[in-house]
Amino acid sequence: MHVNDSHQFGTRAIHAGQQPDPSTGAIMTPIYQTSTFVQRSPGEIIGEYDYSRAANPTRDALEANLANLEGAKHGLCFSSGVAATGVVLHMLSAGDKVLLGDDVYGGTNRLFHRVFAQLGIETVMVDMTNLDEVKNAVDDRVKLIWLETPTNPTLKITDIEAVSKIAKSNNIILAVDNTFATPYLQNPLTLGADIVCHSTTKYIGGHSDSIGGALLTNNDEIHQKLKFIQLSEGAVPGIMECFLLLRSTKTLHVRMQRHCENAAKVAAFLDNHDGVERVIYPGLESHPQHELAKKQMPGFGGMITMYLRGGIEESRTMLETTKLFACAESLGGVESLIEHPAIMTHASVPADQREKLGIDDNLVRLSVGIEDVTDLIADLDHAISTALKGSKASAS
Ligand code: P1T
Repeated sequence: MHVNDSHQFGTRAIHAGQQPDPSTGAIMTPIYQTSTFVQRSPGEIIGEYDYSRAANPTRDALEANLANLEGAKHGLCFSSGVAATGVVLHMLSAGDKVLLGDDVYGGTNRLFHRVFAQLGIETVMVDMTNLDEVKNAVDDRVKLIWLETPTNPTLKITDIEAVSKIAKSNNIILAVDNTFATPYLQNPLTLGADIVCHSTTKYIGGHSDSIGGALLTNNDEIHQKLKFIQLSEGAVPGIMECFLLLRSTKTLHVRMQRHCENAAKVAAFLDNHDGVERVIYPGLESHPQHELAKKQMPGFGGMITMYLRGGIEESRTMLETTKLFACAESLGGVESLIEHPAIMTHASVPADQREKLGIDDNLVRLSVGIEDVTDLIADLDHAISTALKGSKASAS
């Protein structure tokens, strides 16, 4: 199956990187569940492969598929999203500085501040929606800018093109964690980023059955460095995981369309709900960067963040009451999830940082799945009224 750049996303999602198996004609890429490859004579390999940490045909197909979807020349896959993030950080040296978006996944925050800080890499947190703040934070030691857009969990939107100009003019690598948007809604490389990172655990996998990460780039030199670190550190995905992800990307466009449709309806419902103080969704006109979101993304994704009219107890009851929204960390699966960032995904972020970002006790994050949206809305409605029944918040 030959795909080229003129093919649309859905066609590339299904075919890119994958050919019928030359030996059998199998249309699906085989699971080459092998650690090693026999050599004809020492050093004389039979095909392209010698050892699966270095490369494996199933992983190659996935890396090519994801690279194609992000409009990248090169793709590399890893055992998790944080493993992929760590590989980018390992390109730096002691004494280097990183500008990190102030609102990022808690595990990303922890990796920068508690692991790489010990290796002498300094992290400065910056509100990436404020371009003056970004410019003012740049100095000679800054070698990397790392941002998420939309951010986790407050869904702030950053102008990737504007930040990429600042990065380029200062010779700084710009890496964008595109996990929330997915390549279907945003291609940071075309907006000037140097590296795109994904937790493939989320929308790319889409079925909550694998942990993985990916890095995509158009820059040959960066790719060579990342590939060398991938080989040397070995945080590569299992072969079965690669197969599962190849299967998942075939439906990424269809799933994302439904995630976006459902989330827009759920956000509108919550926005009109008396029990909800505030809804953050990039598709709502009330979102502070709604215009930028419209310009940068053709759809607004499946994540919603809301402030319940109440406190920790009401939030806890809401999370205990939903039946379809499962109370769990993670996001991006076909099934809906609900979580409490302050207690769960962002518990490792220091309390003062959480407070500054508004990651409060009444902040609840929803990953809107692709179930029937009427059922999802009924589930939330029931949980919110149960949570607020008899609470001080509803009495006032
Ligand atoms: O879990 P892992 O595959 O290692 O991915 C880490 C990661 C990276 N980037 C973003 C934007 C993420 O949201 C995550 C993981 N996030 C969750 C588990 C969560 O519930 O937010």
